Amino acid sequence: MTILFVIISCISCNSDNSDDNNTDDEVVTDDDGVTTGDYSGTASVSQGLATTVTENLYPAGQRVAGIGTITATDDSVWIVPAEVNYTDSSFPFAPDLSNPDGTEYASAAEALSAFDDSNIVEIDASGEIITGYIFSDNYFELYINGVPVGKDAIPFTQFNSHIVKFRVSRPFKIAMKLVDWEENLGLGSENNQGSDYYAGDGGMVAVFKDVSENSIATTGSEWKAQTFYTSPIKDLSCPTENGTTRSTSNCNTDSENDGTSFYALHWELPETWMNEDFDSTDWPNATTYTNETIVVNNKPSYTNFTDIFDDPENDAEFIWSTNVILDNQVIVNYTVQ
Ligand SMILES: [Ca+2]
Ligand SMILES: [Ca+2]
Ligand SMILES: [Ca+2]
Ligand SMILES: [Ca+2]
Repeated sequence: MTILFVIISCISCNSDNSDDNNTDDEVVTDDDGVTTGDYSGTASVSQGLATTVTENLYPAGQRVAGIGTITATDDSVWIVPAEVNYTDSSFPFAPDLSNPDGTEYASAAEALSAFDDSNIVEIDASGEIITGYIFSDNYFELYINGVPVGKDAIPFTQFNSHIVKFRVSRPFKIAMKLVDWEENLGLGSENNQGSDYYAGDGGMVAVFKDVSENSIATTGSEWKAQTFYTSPIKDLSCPTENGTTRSTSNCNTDSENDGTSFYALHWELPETWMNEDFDSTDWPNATTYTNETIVVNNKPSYTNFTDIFDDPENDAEFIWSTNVILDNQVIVNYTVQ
């Protein structure tokens, strides 16, 4: 693997007739033969396919939603695409807004009037009831003040959306784990657009309303967002970090015929990321994406609810970290005053 990598590197060097007369960084090779010398960031780096530990969390799904583990060059072990509570029965499933395998409401109003109040999650007994509407590509887990409020019914595809209700006192913190799922575990890719190693994208939009149906929070750049798993990385010299911003804007996202040797970057989640008192003030603000970028116009679980998600008075924007293609596990949060 290492020899092959060096040969490929040299071929590209020789074919480059520029005046790039560099003396090349020292090549650092660890015990697994992964070359990490070009990488200067804070992540743990893995290379190649993860070991599948769960074949498929959701066999009824269109795509296989597996879970894997992979060992990084520093010997740390990571769960990909993310450690989730999908099989934990103490973490409630969010009720359906539109689920092709469950209930598909024709409108938000219909879903709201059909809502079973036994599904209201109580955070504060004396609080007010808040309703949330969520569409996520592909998977979310929602906490309010550290209390699990709802997880996504379909980890990968088809696309679906949810409605949640909870009782809470203001101020309160919305915190979500978001996962852009992958078929090639550890490689951040799926079979799509004619490629076996297509890097799919993420994106999440949410609206929270009070009992009078006034919006009290919509996703936007005032939210915080941080990535914890980024893949595929083809060239370890492309990621950059500036403070807490983990950027891969210099990295190539094109599909390849063979993505098996690509890298992934892993960062440890703070243990208390979901809690009300978790301090994310130094995190980057969320990056917003248009409906066109996320491509939702062909997804009824979104388009049937544009009165909620695209309310001209209070438009909710898709959010993610800085790279909606390469960042695959993202934590977002927002405090409602
Ligand atoms: Ca989903
Ligand atoms: Ca996706
Ligand atoms: Ca919108
Ligand atoms: Ca992705």
